[in-house]
Amino acid sequence: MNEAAVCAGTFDPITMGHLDVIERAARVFPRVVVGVATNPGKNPLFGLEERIELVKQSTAHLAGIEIDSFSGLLVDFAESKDVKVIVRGLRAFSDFEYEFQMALTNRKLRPKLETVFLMPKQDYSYVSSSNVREVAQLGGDTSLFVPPPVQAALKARFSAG
Ligand code: COD
Repeated sequence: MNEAAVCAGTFDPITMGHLDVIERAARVFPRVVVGVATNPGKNPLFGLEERIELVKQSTAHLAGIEIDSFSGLLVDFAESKDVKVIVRGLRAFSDFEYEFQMALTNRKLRPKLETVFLMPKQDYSYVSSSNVREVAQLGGDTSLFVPPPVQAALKARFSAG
């Protein structure tokens, strides 16, 4: 088993589902690099620095975690971090096609880079950043879906304006 893995995402914002996958990865790999994609095309609710800070605060209890941003190809980011495994979370069958295409594309680009899929705890398998943003925007309670620092950030964001 390689000693390091990358967990990449937009993390807009990080949810309990993301965190569950990062925690599982940290149990398998002594070094886990969390790559926060700049993804300007997705027009994120939280800016890059805020998303990084929320990932940092939400993973503070874990050992072996590094957090960095990236804007190019994931395979280049993995290579720059000397990582040979990409960890992805699989929520449901609906994730499969997108993940399958991404894993095979990445394999074509870098044949030695493996993608490993981890399934989250069932309680979090339906959670998505977009649902969380909508619940928060409409004044709902997000405490079941996101770590406490994210809950506070969402509250501040939607009560401010
Ligand atoms: N339970 C389990 N896993 C979850 C959950 C949940 N509730 N929610 C999300 N996840 C997983 C996702 O399946 C994914 O593995 C990860 O967490 C991140 O999710 P998101 O939604 O924050 O981020 P994505 O999937 O939009 O991020 C996509 C990337 C930024 C990684 C991707 O677009 C990318 O690699 N971009 C770089 C450009 C590139 O290399 N393109 C070529 C590849 S095709």
